[in-house]
Amino acid sequence: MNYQWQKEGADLADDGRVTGATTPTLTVANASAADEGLYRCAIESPFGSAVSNEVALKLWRFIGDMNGDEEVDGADLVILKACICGAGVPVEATPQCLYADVDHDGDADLSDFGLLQQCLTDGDAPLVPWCLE
Ligand SMILES: [Ca+2]
Ligand SMILES: [Ca+2]
Repeated sequence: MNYQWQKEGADLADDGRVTGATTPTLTVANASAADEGLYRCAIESPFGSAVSNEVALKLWRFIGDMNGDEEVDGADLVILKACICGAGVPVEATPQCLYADVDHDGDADLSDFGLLQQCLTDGDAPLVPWCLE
């Protein structure tokens, strides 16, 4: 069988940090925000081919930290605003909006916006404990 891991639909190749791109197990060492996205595995055999479900790679970060700079501020609000599609619209449809679903109910809407506002890290203000994912 042939395996080919893909990120956002594009084939991955081993590059020292990414290993196992053509094996059943993909490893991403020292993952950074650039590695975030949707991954899947395409499998070919003499009997046919199949593609796995996509799985989202998300790194730990503050709730609402859309751009991964370890602060929750106006720049994150701008990104969230662009990602709000409304109730019932899955955020997986827009990979760069994976962090827009602050309340983890599957979509990005006004309730997420309200939660993000509570998690704003304004200067030296202490972070609300539940804002750590
Ligand atoms: Ca941020
Ligand atoms: Ca949500």
